[in-house]
Amino acid sequence: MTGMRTEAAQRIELIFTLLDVNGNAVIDSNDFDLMTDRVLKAAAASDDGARADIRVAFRSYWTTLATELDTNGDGAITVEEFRPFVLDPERFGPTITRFAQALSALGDPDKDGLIERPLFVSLLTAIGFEEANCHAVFDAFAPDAQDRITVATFAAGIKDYYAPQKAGIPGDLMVAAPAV
Ligand SMILES: [Ca+2]
Ligand SMILES: [Ca+2]
Repeated sequence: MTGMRTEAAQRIELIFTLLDVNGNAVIDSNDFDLMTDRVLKAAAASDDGARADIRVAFRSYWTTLATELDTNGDGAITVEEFRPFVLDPERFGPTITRFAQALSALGDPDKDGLIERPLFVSLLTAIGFEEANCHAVFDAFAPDAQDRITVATFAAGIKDYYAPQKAGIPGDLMVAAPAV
């Protein structure tokens, strides 16, 4: 049984839409450059090492897509070409793990292991998620009394977001239509 849960398919279609930063219905190298710049702007408080890590992680994400999934070799990934990226965690898990670690680390520039809500929301709205949904996801991660979550919680949540068999997870709240 290697099918994808409906919730996972919705999460993946959303991430595809967000990664298509220039809106031409395919993902290509330029989209990743634009996305990296956006996220680095939101991560102004992070040190050079953490900023370099997210650059490498985004570049690795793109290189993996281009080398493994660009079946017709045109330098662009369609949504159909993108789906196996999440359907095959054995094959793509390391890329997703590296990305999850680099992104979650940007949430913790002072390196105390904790992420405050405003930076969490800034990073994820920079990627393109709806602000109200970012707050809902943060709440679902069960923040402490000072409204913080752990870096490990965020990293695990990112990996779950890409997991084809997971449903009923905080990441599903990203897919919800924004409240009016
Ligand atoms: Ca594009
Ligand atoms: Ca911190």
